[in-house]
Amino acid sequence: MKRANANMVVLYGSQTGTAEDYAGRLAQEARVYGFSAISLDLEDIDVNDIERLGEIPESVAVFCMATYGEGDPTDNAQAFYDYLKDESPELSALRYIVFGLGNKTYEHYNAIGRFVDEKLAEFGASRLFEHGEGDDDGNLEEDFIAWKAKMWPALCKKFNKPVPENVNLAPIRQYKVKIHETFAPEKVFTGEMQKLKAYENQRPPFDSKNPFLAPVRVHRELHTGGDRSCMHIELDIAGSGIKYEAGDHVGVFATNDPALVEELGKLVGNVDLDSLFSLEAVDARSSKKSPFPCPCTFRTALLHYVDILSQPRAHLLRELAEFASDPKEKEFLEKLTTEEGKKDFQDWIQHDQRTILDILRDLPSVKPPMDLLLEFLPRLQCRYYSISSSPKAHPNSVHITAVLVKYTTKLERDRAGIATSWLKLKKSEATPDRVPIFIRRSTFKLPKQHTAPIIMVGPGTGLAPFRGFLHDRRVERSKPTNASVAFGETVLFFGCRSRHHDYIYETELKEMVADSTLSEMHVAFSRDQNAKEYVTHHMTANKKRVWDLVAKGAHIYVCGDARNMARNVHQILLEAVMEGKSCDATEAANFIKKLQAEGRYSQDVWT
Ligand code: FAD
Ligand code: 2AM
Repeated sequence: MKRANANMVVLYGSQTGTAEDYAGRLAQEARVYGFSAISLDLEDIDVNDIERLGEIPESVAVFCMATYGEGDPTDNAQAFYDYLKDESPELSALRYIVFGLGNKTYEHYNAIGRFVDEKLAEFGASRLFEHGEGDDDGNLEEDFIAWKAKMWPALCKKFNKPVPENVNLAPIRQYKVKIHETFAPEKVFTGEMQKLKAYENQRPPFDSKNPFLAPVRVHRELHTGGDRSCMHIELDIAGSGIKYEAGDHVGVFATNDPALVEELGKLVGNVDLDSLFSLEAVDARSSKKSPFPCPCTFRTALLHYVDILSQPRAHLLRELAEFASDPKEKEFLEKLTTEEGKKDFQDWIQHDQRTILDILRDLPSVKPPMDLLLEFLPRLQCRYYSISSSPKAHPNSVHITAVLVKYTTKLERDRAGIATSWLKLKKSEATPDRVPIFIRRSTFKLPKQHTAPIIMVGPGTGLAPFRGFLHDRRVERSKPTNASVAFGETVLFFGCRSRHHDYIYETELKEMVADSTLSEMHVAFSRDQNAKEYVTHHMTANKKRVWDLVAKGAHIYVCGDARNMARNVHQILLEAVMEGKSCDATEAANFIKKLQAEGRYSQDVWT
């Protein structure tokens, strides 16, 4: 900051690039309000330097913090999170503001923004403006705009600066494009996450920046009927040095559909997808020099680095309007980003699930430069899968159980999930296809004591980690050293639509019951009869049993749909505790909180 002559730093914890984009925008807007700001990736700083921010007169640190998964920090904010969690820094010289990005679908809404805001205050730092929160299940962009519209004037007042009037805060480009006529081929990225040629020269250790290309050894269909598909995929990790435990997640880097990439190139018009280019930060002081590995071709960037099927955010629409040659289309796009166009935005973008492809198809006069799209589209994320194997049974492979995402949008357009449709095409032939993967540790783990009972609730692909748990328990039970151990009851609640179509791993589960690895299995078929039958119904019918096991020290695990199932299961647990303990809802809720804190009630859920 001293070198850059900056008095404001905007630090971001970002996973898909949204918090990063917001941080960049705040840093740019700062100039308008009389501050000199730089934006920095939290991963690129020495967290201890935060204690020294007071050395810069009239300085302020703004934190744009995304919450990821189950109230977790983003990967790039992990060290900062640990610093606040485990250390007790003296931060009385720090002045700060926090904006959190979250999603209300999840229980731990905006947990990280709140955590950072509270911890900084606890360590003596001065909060200059109340922390803001954006909800990605609603309209994140709007929340952000509304918050910063109040934040900037308040901040100016704090520093006795004049508050500028009628400012135009339209986002400004943070990267500029450079087209390369030629470039040494060995210096061109072809889809690597960070290190050039990392896929040609595979070197451990493997992680999210350096994924392992795992050969596909088994690829089979688990559904036995119906029109959906669920894949069982076994990925070979022999010789990679990769270690995992049952309950961990595997991250998969997929590629966008080449036909859609080709179409996007045509829709933009006049672009050679094989041109070589780089996106370079306009502000040379910014820690991020390019949004993704460059130089590469437009095709590589579209295939590997950006999500071309996400719903564009309002600020991209505003940019697109600049490139509409038809005044009506321009006006329409501009309106979508205004207050009075809110309803149109909800209908036309959110309800109709329009992607950038749909927008360019439906507004043919809009011809944005490709580099603009590449800057504004979110970064293509790895997809996580709950590993469905145990290393005790399969030390050399990681198993995935994934349902193919395929649906028709409100516009009657067929759409396929990026990762699952890509995985669907993988082959396990003599020269097998390879999948870039890494392991992410989770806290979803079997109890250390084999004697502890376990209750597993996992409808659909929520069964995945429990297959790993069962394989694990089966191996442990067969060990001579465990011959005298009385293994705790192992109870599974599984649910699917139909006994005949999607009862995945049926044979294996029945074998687990036959050899007593599973002591009880309750299966709910939701669509085999008129009335829906869910795992929750089976749990309700077995409330007393559930309570007895909990009272005996059982660990409860819930995996699968975060939206309804996990919440409904939680409610039934609450009832089971109320009835079992003869207590009121508050006491039962506290009891369940205690179970969570002790690691005896864990969720592995996704939307
Ligand atoms: P995407 O391209 O990401 O598309 C999915 C999006 O499409 C949805 O978010 C939704 O917006 C939209 N969509 C999907 N269906 C419809 C519909 N019917 N109507 C309208 N819109 C729709 N998945 C598994 O199958 N097995 C697992 O074991 C598993 N484990 C997971 C563990 C964790 C920790 C997490 C976070 C997720 C897990 N998932 C699992 C989900 C997985 O990561 C992917 O999200 C999923 O496979 C879809 O990825 P995709 O790229 O194919 O779809
Ligand atoms: P449905 O699709 O017929 O409604 C796996 O997705 C299984 O979970 C399906 O049988 C699905 O039923 C069921 N399911 C849907 N919502 C649920 C909920 N709230 N609780 C438990 N199971 C649910």
